[in-house]
Amino acid sequence: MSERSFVMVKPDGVAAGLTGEIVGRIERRGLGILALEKRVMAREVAEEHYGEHRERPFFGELVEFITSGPVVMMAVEGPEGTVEALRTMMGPTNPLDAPPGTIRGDFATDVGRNVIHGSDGPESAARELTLHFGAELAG
Ligand code: D4T
Repeated sequence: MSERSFVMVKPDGVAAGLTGEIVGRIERRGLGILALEKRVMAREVAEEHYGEHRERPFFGELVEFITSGPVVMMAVEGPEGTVEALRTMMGPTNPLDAPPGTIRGDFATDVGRNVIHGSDGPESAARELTLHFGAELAG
């Protein structure tokens, strides 16, 4: 059984020159990168991506931030459990809680500028892969 996730280097990570580091960690872990694209996310796509946060006070800022510059989006594939393994590699949402060795623990301090996104489960992975890459890549 294989599993796919949607992973994205956020605008702060791209601006800080962390794309290679993050792609390298994913590759060295032995996961497959099925697709990779750098682009600025359209506002409507960002609002859809973060739809579950629409009512939260930080929604406006979140959409502003994620559309503020190019992101690097990836479709990542590996064995069953890959979605969760990528979340573990990223560390908790608040980088101050993230242990050293995780991407956020090594490269971030601010919850609103936390360098990377990864789907939080196989269902959101399918939704996000479809939204950003099309249904073929959702697996
Ligand atoms: P993403 O979706 O960006 O990978 O983050 P997480 O899956 O780790 O966390 P999330 O969905 O709870 O939050 C989405 C996004 O909102 C930002 N955020 C979050 C924020 O700016 N302020 C906050 O208080 C929270 C909770 C960070 C990630």
